[in-house]
Amino acid sequence: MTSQEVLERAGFSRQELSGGALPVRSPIDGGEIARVAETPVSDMPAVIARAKSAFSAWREVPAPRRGELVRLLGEELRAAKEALAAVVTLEAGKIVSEGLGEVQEMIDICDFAVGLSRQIYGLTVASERPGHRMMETWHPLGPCAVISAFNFPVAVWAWNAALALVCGDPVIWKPSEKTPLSALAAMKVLDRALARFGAGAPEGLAQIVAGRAALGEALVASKDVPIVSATGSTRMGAIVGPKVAARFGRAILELGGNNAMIVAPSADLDMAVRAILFSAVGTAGQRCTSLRRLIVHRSIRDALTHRLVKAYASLPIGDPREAGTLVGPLIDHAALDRMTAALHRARDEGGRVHGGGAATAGVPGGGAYARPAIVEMPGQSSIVREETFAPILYTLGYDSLEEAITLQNDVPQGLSSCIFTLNLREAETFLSAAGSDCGIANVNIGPSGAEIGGAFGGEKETGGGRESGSDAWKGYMRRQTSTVNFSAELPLAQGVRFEV
Ligand code: UN1
Repeated sequence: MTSQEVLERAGFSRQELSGGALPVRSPIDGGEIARVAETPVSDMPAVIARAKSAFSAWREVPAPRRGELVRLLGEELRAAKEALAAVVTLEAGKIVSEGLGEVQEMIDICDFAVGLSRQIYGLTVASERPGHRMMETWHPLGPCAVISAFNFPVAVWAWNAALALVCGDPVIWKPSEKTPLSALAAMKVLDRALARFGAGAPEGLAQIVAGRAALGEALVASKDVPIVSATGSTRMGAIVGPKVAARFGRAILELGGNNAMIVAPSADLDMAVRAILFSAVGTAGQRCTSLRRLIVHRSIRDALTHRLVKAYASLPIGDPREAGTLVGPLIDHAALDRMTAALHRARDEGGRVHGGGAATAGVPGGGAYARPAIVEMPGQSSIVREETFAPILYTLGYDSLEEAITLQNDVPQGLSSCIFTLNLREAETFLSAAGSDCGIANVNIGPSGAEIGGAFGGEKETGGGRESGSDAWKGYMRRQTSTVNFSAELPLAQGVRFEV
């Protein structure tokens, strides 16, 4: 199928694909696949005003009815799964199975949010005063901006949008300027759900703005956008976070990761190798959860490294649309340059590099295809402590579990982590308060590929936000505490007396 056919199957007209000023390139061969219309920054006040007025209506729609819209979205996503996944593959360069997985993640969060729409529970609290009752009610908070990255061009919006819509909040989406087509295609799916939902969904409930950083800046600056959920680099989050805080908005930040796996002597090495391959080279190392550091017990370090170097040598790198490919392209040539620069630094810092460099054999011309690299490092030097969004896996040795956990935690980021061990004491120590300091800590599973049911996010420079499952929905609502007096007295709390 040509790229034109992929885009037409996802519902794009020729006019939509050629009328605008924002060029979109496919990382598969670097070719331009569309020019989409850019939202002028001068439109942003009107976009925000529409969301604000949609909020006044949507907050009064009962939550289970709001859930019905998300149920319809889940249905439409099921019907559009292959068509939308093909756009993700074309525009973000994911292999077919991962593109489909990304849309499945959207479907899963819709299912979750539909259930949530009937489970927005608050507590009742025992009052210290006779004839009084205390309770908590969760109310909609207001428009929610979603600023998403190229590497999960549709799923991260869905995590936020499915929850926000059920919670009563309109959504304004600013996707990465590298992947506007996936976002526009996802909005077409939502439009079909909205059409089926009929009256009751106000205009401006879900909007998209396509373009560069200035659009995001308008959302970050506006007091009428109480929630800003931003996914991307720590550099971006360091700008967004303080700006949102300065106007007392709520930022949900999901920033860089530097995810590690500890491999203990008792580990099932066959399983560990499979987990390492998926999490280190899957999505060409461009997940925020990608495995970047392997902390291996010295007794097995050489043997494991040998197995990995061998496995890396035969990785199928190439066109992500072809069956059998496991490693597709990096998003662009600048990403490949950053990978090469990181490997140079790693060498300077004493690393022994296996692999790396541009892959040229059997790959489409024009794309930035990288050979995944393994780098044996003498210690956790400065390059290892940085996130390079590319398939580089640094290996480090350790002798005691304490040393391994110290290494695991001694980076600025705190997203995901894991341990491979069959030793209960080691596993539980890793999960304990003195163990991993990350938002995600797994046992005998790699650090990437989380299910939607858990809260997703991490600490330190990862930004502290939580999205997706568990009680992350509370981030999209305001909590109201109410005390109701049904007695004929007016006792004060804490026994205070104030008689007039
Ligand atoms: C991201 O890379 O921004 O856990 C999100 C995972 C995916 C989500 C990654 N479910 O790898």
